[in-house]
Amino acid sequence: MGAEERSVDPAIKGLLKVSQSYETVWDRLDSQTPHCKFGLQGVCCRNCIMGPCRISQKTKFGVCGANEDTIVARNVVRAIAAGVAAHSDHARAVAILLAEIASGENQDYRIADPEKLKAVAGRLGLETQKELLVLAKEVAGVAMEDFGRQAEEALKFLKSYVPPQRLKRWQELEKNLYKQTAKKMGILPRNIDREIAESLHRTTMGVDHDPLSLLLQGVRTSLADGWGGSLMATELQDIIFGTPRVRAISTNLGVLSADKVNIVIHGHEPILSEKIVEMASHPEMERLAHEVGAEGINVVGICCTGNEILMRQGVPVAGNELHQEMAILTGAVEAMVVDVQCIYPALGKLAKCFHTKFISTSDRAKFPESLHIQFEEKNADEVARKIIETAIKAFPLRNKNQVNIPNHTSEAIVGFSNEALIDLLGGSLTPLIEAMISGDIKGVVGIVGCNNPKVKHDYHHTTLTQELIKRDILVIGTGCWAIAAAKAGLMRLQTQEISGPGLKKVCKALKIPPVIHMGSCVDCSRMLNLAGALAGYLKSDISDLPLVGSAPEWTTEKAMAIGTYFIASGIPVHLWPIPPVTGSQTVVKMLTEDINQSTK
Ligand code: SF4
Ligand code: MSK
Repeated sequence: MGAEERSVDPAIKGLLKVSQSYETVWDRLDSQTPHCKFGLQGVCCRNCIMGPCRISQKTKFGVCGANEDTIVARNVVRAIAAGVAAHSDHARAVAILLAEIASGENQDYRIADPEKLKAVAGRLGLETQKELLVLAKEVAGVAMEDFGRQAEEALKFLKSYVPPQRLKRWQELEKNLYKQTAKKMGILPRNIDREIAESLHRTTMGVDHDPLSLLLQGVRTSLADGWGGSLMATELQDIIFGTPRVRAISTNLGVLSADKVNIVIHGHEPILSEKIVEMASHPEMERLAHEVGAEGINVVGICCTGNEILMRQGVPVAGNELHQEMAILTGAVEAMVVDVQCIYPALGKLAKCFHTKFISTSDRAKFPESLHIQFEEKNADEVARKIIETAIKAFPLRNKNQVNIPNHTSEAIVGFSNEALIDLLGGSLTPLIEAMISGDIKGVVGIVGCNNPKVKHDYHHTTLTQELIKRDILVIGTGCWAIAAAKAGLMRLQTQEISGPGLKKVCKALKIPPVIHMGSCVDCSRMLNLAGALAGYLKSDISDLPLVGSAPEWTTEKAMAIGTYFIASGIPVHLWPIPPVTGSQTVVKMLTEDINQSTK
């Protein structure tokens, strides 16, 4: 596969052409192709040591007797549970940090948005006329209880945020399923950790073998993410780091500097990236950078931690998932600093070909050939300083002959939290609803998810987006899609000109692009919340609204969880590549018809 077939991004195509001697994700994909068809269809099982087993025309049952329906459904549930675990562990870290701030145990962070704290507390039904730190402690307490409560009741966050019609729909569904099947099958998540644990329990050898029962547990677990962990992460991060406001940023590899110390932050949790951004602007750090001959320090992001600091601090973003190796290939990165999720282990080996320090920081994520600098929230300032000093020391080792920064950047308008959006709309959702009722906006599509080298990089993200806005469909989204759209220039006001006439009229009046950046992967909860607010305004259910979700280049198990909670919340979802479910027609039907139908 040549550079032209690998990506639509001119920065990537150019770099790949001159960096052919370095192995990248596309080369490794080539060497893995063709992929195992049992894996692609989801019909392999290695959940016990009598196996691994795989189902084919010849062998219709695993050693234990499990058929393709059980095996495919189990694999789906395990993937969802893993995705939910990632988002929710992220949320847990933020909840713990909020509790530490509230108790005074952590002095390195503070509450940046007291208004958001009061709004979240009010939503959770707490009395808000209290001293801020007392309120913060109570909010953190509610969040932590949602990880540990043993009662059968649904998550407090879910009950406080989901529109009443949707909650009722799920409660009725639970009752009807019990009536119809005489089997107890729950949908409402009770405790985030419990749903993940129960999913793993049910999918071990010899437990749950009924594909419907399994998939409903997958739905329940995904809801513990969408209306639980992810939502909690977004809300609590807004409290600690500030609710995003609309701003302009630069994107793509051209944001790297030829003259400054380049620090690329990659991963997901703003707890680390916010601190690096803050510390990098400290005069002492600037002074040290000048001492080694640099003109300063340039912090940029990649993937979702990039989205977090872009939304709140206006930090430029160097790219999405498939840019992580490309950034190192520019030869201009002093440090690639990572925390958790979506970080290729290949980075360690690649960084060794350059002067780049590949710095891992999380106790949950260690890498071959990385330099590990342990991040401690309670000592965040000091650790951030150490990381930046390490990057500064690498600057004199930069080999100017190896430097090749693509001359490509794009501007984008970002920072659309729901609060910012409602402000732009003049304080209420009325103008958006009126535009939808009049037909100026025919619907809203939320696009999310990753890059996948099996798909031409950013091609589906950008093509789908353009085709939708041409048809008067407002596009909102998060994650690596949002970075793709920003790089392609689709988040500029000029994009109004390629929109359909109705959408163009609305966006011109509001002075917004027709393609809206709502944040990182956990911020898919902002879209759910927006859908909930629209439904609440109209006193209807989310499923009554013209909303669709898509993850057209998805990679991670997290995207599987997101897709499932969108469907369960009443929003139809498109996924590409096809998930590994085609080995069971029963599971395909349940996912594409039955669950869709019953959650409508
Ligand atoms: Fe094979 Fe059953 Fe064991 Fe899976 S659980 S590996 S199908 S014997
Ligand atoms: S970073 S989960 S590759 S969107 Fe959230 Fe991108 Fe997907 Fe990671």
